[in-house]
Amino acid sequence: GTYGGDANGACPAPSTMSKAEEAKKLAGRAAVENHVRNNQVLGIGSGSTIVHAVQRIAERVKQENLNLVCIPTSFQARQLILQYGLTLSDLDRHPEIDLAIDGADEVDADLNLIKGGGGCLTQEKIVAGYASRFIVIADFRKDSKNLGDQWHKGIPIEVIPMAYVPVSRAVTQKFGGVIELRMAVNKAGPVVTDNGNFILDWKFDRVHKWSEVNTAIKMIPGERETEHEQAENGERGRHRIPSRLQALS
Ligand code: ABF
Repeated sequence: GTYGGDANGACPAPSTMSKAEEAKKLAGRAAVENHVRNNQVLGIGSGSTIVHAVQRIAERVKQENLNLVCIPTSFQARQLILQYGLTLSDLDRHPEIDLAIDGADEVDADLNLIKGGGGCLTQEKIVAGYASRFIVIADFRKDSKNLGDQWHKGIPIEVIPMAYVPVSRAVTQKFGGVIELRMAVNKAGPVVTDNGNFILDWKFDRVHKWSEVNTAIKMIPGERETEHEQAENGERGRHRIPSRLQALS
């Protein structure tokens, strides 16, 4: 996704906001409204939807004098936390997170997620993994029956650079489909993640048992992380929002 938002101008006025942006805003704010409480350690996800959640967190911190600590999942999230004057911390000081909030690229009927379209997958998965609760904010555009219906760019897999060719081969030999090394916009070279790794986008050509795929991919030497995950004990569409917009959180 495209990452945006700024601390000063906030987001565009509702009248000029696109439907997508409006949906992200409603979903992001609803997640914060319903799940953030005083004295929590929060994991802050990446992407453009999380910007709206962070804005709402910052408002609530001021209005309600909340005492919150924020652990970023990317350089972008770190910058957001700083821009909005929130308390920045890390897993060294706060290895236990109460609530991680993050976006997603797609959510299927079983709450399997494609994440990492924006390239921040490994830290997102680590932070979510050490959180007692994980809230995914996804607007109606991300809602699908089968993974791949909405997000057509494949499942992102972060790899150690020296291993990108054998990892690509291992994934396609086992599960089919096509893999592309994600390139920088100017095509001058590969996208390099916050962790100095590359990203493979795996375009799969059939429906899989995603938990099996996830486990198998994680066993491939050189693979760092893939952001297919399954939200556990998730409830979808809990917060019904007017004007046909729905937050899955
Ligand atoms: C992240 O946010 C990623 O894992 C996912 O790729 C992205 C969604 O971005 P957006 O909110 O811009 O759609 O957490």
